[in-house]
Amino acid sequence: EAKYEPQQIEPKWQQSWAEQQLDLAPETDDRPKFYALSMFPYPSGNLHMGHVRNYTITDAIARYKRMQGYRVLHPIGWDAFGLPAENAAIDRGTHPAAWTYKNIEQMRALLKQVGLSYDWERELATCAPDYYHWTQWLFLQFWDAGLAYQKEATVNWDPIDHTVLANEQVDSDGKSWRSGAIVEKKKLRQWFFKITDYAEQLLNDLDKLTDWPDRVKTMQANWIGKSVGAELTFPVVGAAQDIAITVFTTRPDTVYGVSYVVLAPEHPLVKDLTSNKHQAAVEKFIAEVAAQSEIDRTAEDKPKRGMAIGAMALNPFTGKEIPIWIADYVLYEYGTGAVMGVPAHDVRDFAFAQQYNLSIQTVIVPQEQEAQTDLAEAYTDPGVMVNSAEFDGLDSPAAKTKIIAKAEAQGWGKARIQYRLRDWLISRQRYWGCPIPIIHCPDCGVVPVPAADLPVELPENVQLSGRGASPLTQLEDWLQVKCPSCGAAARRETDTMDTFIDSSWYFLRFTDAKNDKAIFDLDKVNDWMPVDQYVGGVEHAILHLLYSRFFTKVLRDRGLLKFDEPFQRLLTQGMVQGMTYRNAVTGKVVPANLIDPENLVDPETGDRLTAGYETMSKSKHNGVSPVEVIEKYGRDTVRMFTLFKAPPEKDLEWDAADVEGQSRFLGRVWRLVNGFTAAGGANQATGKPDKDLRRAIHIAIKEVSEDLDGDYQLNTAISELMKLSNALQDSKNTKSATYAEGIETLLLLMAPFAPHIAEELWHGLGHEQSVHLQSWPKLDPTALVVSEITLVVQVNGKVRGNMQVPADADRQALIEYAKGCEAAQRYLEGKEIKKAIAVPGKLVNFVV
Ligand code: ANZ
Ligand code: ZN
Repeated sequence: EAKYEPQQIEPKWQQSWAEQQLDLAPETDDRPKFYALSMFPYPSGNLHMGHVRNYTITDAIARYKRMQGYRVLHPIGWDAFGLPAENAAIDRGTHPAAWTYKNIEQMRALLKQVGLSYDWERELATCAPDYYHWTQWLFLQFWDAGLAYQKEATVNWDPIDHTVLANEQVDSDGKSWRSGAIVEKKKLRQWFFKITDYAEQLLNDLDKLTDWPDRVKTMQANWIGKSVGAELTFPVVGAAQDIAITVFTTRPDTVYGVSYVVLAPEHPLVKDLTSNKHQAAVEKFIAEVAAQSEIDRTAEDKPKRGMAIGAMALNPFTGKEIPIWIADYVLYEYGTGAVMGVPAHDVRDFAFAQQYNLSIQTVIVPQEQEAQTDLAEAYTDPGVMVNSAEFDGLDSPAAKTKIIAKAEAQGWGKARIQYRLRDWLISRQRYWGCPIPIIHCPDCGVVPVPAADLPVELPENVQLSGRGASPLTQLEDWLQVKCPSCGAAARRETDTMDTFIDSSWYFLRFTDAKNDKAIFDLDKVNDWMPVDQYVGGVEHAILHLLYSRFFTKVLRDRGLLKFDEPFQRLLTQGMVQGMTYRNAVTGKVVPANLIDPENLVDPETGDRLTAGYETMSKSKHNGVSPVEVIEKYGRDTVRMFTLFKAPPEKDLEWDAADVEGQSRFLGRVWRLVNGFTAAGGANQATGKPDKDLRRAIHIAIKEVSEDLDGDYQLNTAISELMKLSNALQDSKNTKSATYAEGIETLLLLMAPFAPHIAEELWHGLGHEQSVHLQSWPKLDPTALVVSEITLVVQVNGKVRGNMQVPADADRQALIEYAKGCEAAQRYLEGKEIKKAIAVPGKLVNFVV
């Protein structure tokens, strides 16, 4: 009998599937559709375990859905523009395109090894002109819709990579997500997409996403950051003209407790209002604040700094004059860039007032009581209004509405909703990205490139000398064009687009990836979309997923799409973790291959080592190479292990012993099925049916299906496969038709998880057609019924006998059966039954 040698069978079947074109997405037919998608990779050239896990999860789902009778779209492509290609190219003296395409070749070959059922005919790369042609076309759509605009903006400037970063690309400690440099502030003319127009929809429609993890929805909601409040106006005292400071507040109910008004240092009024005496100090302060990161400026635990500028404002509600200050904790970009300071009820204002000896006036108390005079901390909860004129005694939430009404009536302000979300800064001063299809004409100004002239090709003849300005700014041949509108000599836009734009619509293109006349056929995109199951890392919870939702809504409003959410169901898979060794003293990682597992000490210093699971990464030297594991154990074992070791959304600890375990399990299945085949297979299945085995088979069908239909508990689905395999192994009845059914069912249920071995063994049984073209096994509910149970009969709590009874007998019936039991009758004879207690499925007890 042949040994289980995955390397002998796996490449063979992969080739056969490719020849049969098993995985191509069919054109529309009357089957329901299913679109399964993993977040497409950046082509770094290297395939890591995190990729393998993500793609295997989606693949198992796609294969299951095919067997269930869906027509399935399961594509893959490359998120191929971006800085790493440019930087790598600079370091190695190659061209970003060459580097990128070489990596794509490598990764494609690796992916093909894993046995993923992709429709390779739809493969796309965002850096290819036939893709970015349509990225540019989309830019024009946004332009037409008034959603693309230019503005001078203070931007996050990465001084190492010489580029602008989106807020999302700045870490919480104010460093660039990529280069790690401290991000600086710089004023530049930039392109934006007006995502703020969609803030309310993006927030509200989160409710439609019932099959998304709550965690992701919360992160998006926080990112959008809706605040409901008011704009209130504080006139400047003694100003020549009517100058007033407008603040944004979420707490108009605290307006009687305002001690000061505070402007962001960048606020344009600061210049006009600063008195001569304060001039020098204010200028110095503004320069200092400009150097701080936004995070530092707003952190609750950092000391706040500020100063009065020598002017006063009037609180229209109290008629009192209050000083005007500037402070670092007020941001120019948020709200109106000005705040009313209410130390008694705001944590930051409280700290600020204490530090600078500003008055603290309580206007809300927990219950109806006298206002405290010396607060220990700000009181930020709702409560009862005090010291607030006609609003005294009201609940503060009610007072909020009334105060806004008064402000509107008096012309002192109005209700306002504010979102934390800002417009999306999409321009990058980089080469390796999609050119923005715009021409700057001295006469006409900004002119979009006509759609017929697309794509604006990214010129290839560039020299990337080092990190710095984009080479596009020096390519005169390319830069100089005629204005499409008036024909005058004009210049091309040299900025390229943020790569998050490329990935905000790739899932649409897969529905019609080869279309060279249009971005996609409308029927096709509306047939396949939305994506039924999207699988990817939680690190994309905000940016990629929010931008994709935004694009979808814009294109819906342009009449291109008939749905408003792109991803029906989202699964964020956990990380793959590897055993990581660290020096217990210094915390430094020590690569596993330098360590003697019997003696956990740092070979360099002799210090003790700690061992623990951490997310696999190059820098931690704790990764496991998918290629090596495949070479050692085969694709099916790697797939089974990654699916079995943890539920998809949880972190997975890589454990060589468990990989072995899966390999052994597949070996057992191999021997089990081959043993059956050798003994004659289904042809010799002449024996009588086996009820218990049949129940085990159908329990497996039920459980595996439920695991796959529900929350994709792929790990427990595999446990069910193991149970069925054990039941078959334990069966004495190997000649029964039931046993034959069991063997076939096991292979069918295994096919989505371990597609190669399932196929090989399936053919071994004599089938001509691929196991992956078979229908998912049908559950026979009657097979699940346990027909008889053993009923224990007791008299006064003592066991007196037992008997076989129908499993579905009710309490009364059980008592009747028990009375008829021979042993019971002996003990009951001549006695009066006082009570009979039946425990269904177990026993009947007679009290006499
Ligand atoms: C007075 C007040 C009293 C406030 C009180 C809070 C509590 P969210 O919820 O995040 O929108 N604020 C407004 N604009 C600001 C800016 N540009 N920089 C820094 N802080 C700003 O926060 C809104 C609150 O943050 C506003 O409500 C304002 O302080 C402050 F007991 O106004 B509040
Ligand atoms: Zn012109």
